[in-house]
Amino acid sequence: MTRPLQRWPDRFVSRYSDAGYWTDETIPDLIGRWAQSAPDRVAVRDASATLSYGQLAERADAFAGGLLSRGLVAGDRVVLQLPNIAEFFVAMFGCMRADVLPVFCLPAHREQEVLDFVEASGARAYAIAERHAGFDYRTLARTVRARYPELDVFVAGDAEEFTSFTALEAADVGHRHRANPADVAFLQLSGGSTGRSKLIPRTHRDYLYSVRESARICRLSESTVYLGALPVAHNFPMSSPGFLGTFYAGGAVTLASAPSPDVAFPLIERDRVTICGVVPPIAILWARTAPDTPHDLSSLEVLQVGGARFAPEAARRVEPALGVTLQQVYGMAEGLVNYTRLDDPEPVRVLTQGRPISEADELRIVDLDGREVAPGERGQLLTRGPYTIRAYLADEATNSRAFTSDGFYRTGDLVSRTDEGNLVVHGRITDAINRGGEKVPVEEVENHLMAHPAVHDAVVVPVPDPLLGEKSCAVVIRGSDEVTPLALRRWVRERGVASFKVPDRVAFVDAYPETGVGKVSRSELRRVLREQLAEEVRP
Ligand code: J2J
Repeated sequence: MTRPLQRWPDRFVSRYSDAGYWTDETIPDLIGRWAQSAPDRVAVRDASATLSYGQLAERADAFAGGLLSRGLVAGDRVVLQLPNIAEFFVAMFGCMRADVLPVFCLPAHREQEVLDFVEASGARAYAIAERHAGFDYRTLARTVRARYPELDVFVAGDAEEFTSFTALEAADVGHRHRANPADVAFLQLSGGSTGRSKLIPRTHRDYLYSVRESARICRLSESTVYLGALPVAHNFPMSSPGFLGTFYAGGAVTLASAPSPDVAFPLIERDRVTICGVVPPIAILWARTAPDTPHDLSSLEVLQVGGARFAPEAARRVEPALGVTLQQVYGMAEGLVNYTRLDDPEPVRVLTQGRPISEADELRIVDLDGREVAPGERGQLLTRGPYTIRAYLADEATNSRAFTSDGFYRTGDLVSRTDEGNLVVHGRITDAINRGGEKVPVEEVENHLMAHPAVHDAVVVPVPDPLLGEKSCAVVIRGSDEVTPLALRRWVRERGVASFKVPDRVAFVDAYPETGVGKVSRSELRRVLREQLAEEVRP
């Protein structure tokens, strides 16, 4: 498989380059620059280690040289599945210093997803931590390697039969490859699909534009201390402005192994954290816990909340409870990111999801026929711009569904725009469930359920939840055999998928309601069941 591509039509390439949006920088230059000018400045702290910019760049270079010593070449892919530890950055920048493309996988993913990413990306290697949150990733690596015996496995920590990061870095061949800023730098995971995750090829220059502008909008500086509380492989803590924005500004990143107050609050106090990005359920938990915490949170200036709809009632509580400025962030790994600005009036910060990063972001809000709706009305958001992809790493049929013929990405989100130009997200037009920021691809879960011998049919729909916004419910028609909800949930888990995909509830029915359009449209069926369940379980 050749190197994944991402292409904008020529006239857009000139437009974005001439406007100065796209530069000649590559992503690892972010740390390279500070490693030159301020090598001793702290770049990252995790539970056990602190790395300066100089140390991080040095280890990344050694990692790059180690990859080359294993026969990897520029353009190869490596699936990275690392939790929030300093080695995440060593591996990520290390890959990029060898012009090898990381494929970002979440720590929650299991063999189904990892096998899928290895297959779809044509990866040559897989990098993991020995364990995290009670799970041994070497066991997972054995399963993956049973299918792909040629796959090289690198382990941060005790490698057992695999290659440790230490050994890899020691095998440094002493040279690297500088990437072309126009080339794809990595593959990010899509949160927006109903089926299996699609891979998103992002280039150095398009991604860096969004990172630089995000850092400016969020007023990052050398005194920024960013807390990586969500898994940093996710696009939000990576780039909005996330750890990359912090490295761009020359600040420091503190990594938390979990976003819960008991882990995050002591770190905020220890490192005098100034900014952090979380999903709505975590923001709610923080706001509830902060008034009674013994920890000093006074350094925290900005709490960013994004990834899922943040109810205004909850949003209103954040600033008084935490003594911060709330910033709402509505973004997507495909590109477009919207922020409320730090100096927006309170109603904008509480009631809206902000406006785009760039004057070159083109937004259209359209009805079902693709026509623009009247100002203030709801419709699907389509977007095109200097950091929004034009294609997935996918077949043409998938891409022609996801993009219009003139290159707009169909977000699947139902939004409206206020008079001042801020977006409000109302929901989705697709069936994917947003479980507090974790996106559940319903089709994939339905397929796992239907693989059970006692299941005749299964439809997975969201049910309202006061904390997560939405949870998942599987509405199942049994065949002739008996099966319990617990057994079905266990079945899905044992198929080897991320635990956030396991249905929160299972309900048995004898038949599905008539949808009026016959049995053909599963999407219509999901809509009817969703409405029925929402009636039953009002939060
Ligand atoms: C409602 N829905 C939202 C919000 C994302 C920054 C922030 C988030 C993501 C992200 C990201 C929402 N209110 N504030 O990549 O850089 C839903 C939408 C969107 C989908 C994208 C970033 N913020 N969403 O969440 O690729 O449905 O990116 O299309 O994981 O999350 O999911 P994902």
